[in-house]
Amino acid sequence: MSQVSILEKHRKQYQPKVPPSLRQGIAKVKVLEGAAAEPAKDRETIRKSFPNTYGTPLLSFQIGDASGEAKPLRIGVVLSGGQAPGGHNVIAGLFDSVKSVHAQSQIFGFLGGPSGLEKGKYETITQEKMDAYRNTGGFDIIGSGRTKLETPEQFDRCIEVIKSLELNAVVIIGGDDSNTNAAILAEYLKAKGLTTSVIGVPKTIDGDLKNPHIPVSFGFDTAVKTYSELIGNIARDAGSAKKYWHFIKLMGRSASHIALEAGLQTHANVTLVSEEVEKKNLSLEQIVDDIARVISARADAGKNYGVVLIPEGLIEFIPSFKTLIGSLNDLLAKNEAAFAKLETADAKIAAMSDWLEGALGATFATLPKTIQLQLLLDRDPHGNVQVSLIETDSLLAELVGRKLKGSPSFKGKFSSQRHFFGYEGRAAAPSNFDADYCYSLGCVAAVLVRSGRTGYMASIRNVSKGVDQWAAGGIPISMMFNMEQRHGHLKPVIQKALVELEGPAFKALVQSRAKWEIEDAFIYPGPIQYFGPSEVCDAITKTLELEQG
Ligand code: FBP
Repeated sequence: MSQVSILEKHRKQYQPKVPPSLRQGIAKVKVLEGAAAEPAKDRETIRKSFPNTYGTPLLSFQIGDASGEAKPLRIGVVLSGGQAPGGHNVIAGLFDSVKSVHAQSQIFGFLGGPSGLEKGKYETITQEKMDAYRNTGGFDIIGSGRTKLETPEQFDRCIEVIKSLELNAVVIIGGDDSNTNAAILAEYLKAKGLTTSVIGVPKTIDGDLKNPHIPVSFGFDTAVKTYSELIGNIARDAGSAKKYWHFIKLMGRSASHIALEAGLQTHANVTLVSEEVEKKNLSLEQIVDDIARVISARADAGKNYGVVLIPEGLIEFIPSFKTLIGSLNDLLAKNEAAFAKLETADAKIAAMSDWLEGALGATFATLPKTIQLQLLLDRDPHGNVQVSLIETDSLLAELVGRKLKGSPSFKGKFSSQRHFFGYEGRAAAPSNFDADYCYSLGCVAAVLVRSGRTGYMASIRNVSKGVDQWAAGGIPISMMFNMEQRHGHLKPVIQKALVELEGPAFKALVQSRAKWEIEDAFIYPGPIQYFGPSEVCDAITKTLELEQG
């Protein structure tokens, strides 16, 4: 990395803030054991699946003497899944902590995600390399990937690598699925008599890995602030030119936390929330009608412009589409060979239209051809539709346009622009919040490794308050499990945290949305600030403020 921007040069000097218990280095962290932690439900089934790692205690930290000798630690680290701002700082926190315990400690970065661990592809993180990536966005220090580590054969290959590198621990930085698999790997290693720890770190811009012990996953803060800046800019543009409706799709595979937060930050005219759509059993037509209603009302007030926010996962939450997508998944799996032989788009659509039965075929037929094709694209490694590839923004803009055209009462003008914000925010330079939170999570992971824990997730609570009140500790991953159907089997998994319709963040939207629909009440958040007053630089998200404040 020879050249860096001026901002990056200055940003590298930023020293992340850490909670009080970590301020004297990890050799001065005393680990306190709390009550044995168990999941909220399905306890017996989960206990049986995790006989060696079930029921371990909740851990909290305080300043004191760490037990154990100061020997070198050898830790492998994996960045798993989609990028999230701050991943480099997790590695930096881990790196600095283990080096402070013993200069001979080493961090091995597995390349390209979990497959690097399985195939033994790694790079030793040197001081020079680490320094080049401090407080930067992206996962490019070692790369990321979406390989799922879940079968005994894969775990056995990991064991070979773990043994050859004599690892004390593997730290897996990932979302709900990656952390689920981290816990399974921890159990597997223990069952095989290995003392190697497996520690998870909560990552995902989607914000859906959260619970009472994990207030937020890292990356959400920076990503959503980046999108909110862009949405604010678009709202200003819309209000200046007064001629476009902007349909903006926002990342978040399932949960609508990003769209909701961006709506709260910018006061967009319409913010769709997938969880509400599902709860109210809304059809695509009803969603279109509702957007058209807002556009008409604004047109009556002389405003032929506005902003609509659409969560990326919306389509899977519309009940009729959920069923359609489920059938498409089954049919694509069942007819894999036949489907692969079809060469043209028309042939693929025709074949699927034949295979789909009754009402499902009719729903499929109502969709524009581009969307039909997007629904037939390859699934991700978890068997999910890649919602980032489905242009819901275009779908809604087109259907709303058709609706308004056919409406005699609509007297305004409708012209739309479509956007998708996702990749723009996933590798952004971490905000102060994410820089501090991630570095601290890396230190927490180091403490958990040093104290010989396995199957734990690094946790920091009280993050809606100043860093002086942050509380660090470790949470047994198995306590976050519940049993879910996955690919026809009941499996223990970490439950995704969807937007709670009774929660304060959604209620705040409901309370104001009628006003934001009609009035120009836009807020323009502007870019993330890294230097300046703490009120600006250390601001937290509305969601965190409302949920935890
Ligand atoms: P993670 O859950 O792995 O953090 O990734 C989330 C995400 O950014 C989603 O918001 C999005 O749907 C998906 O990744 C896109 O995946 P890809 O990086 O494979 O295009």
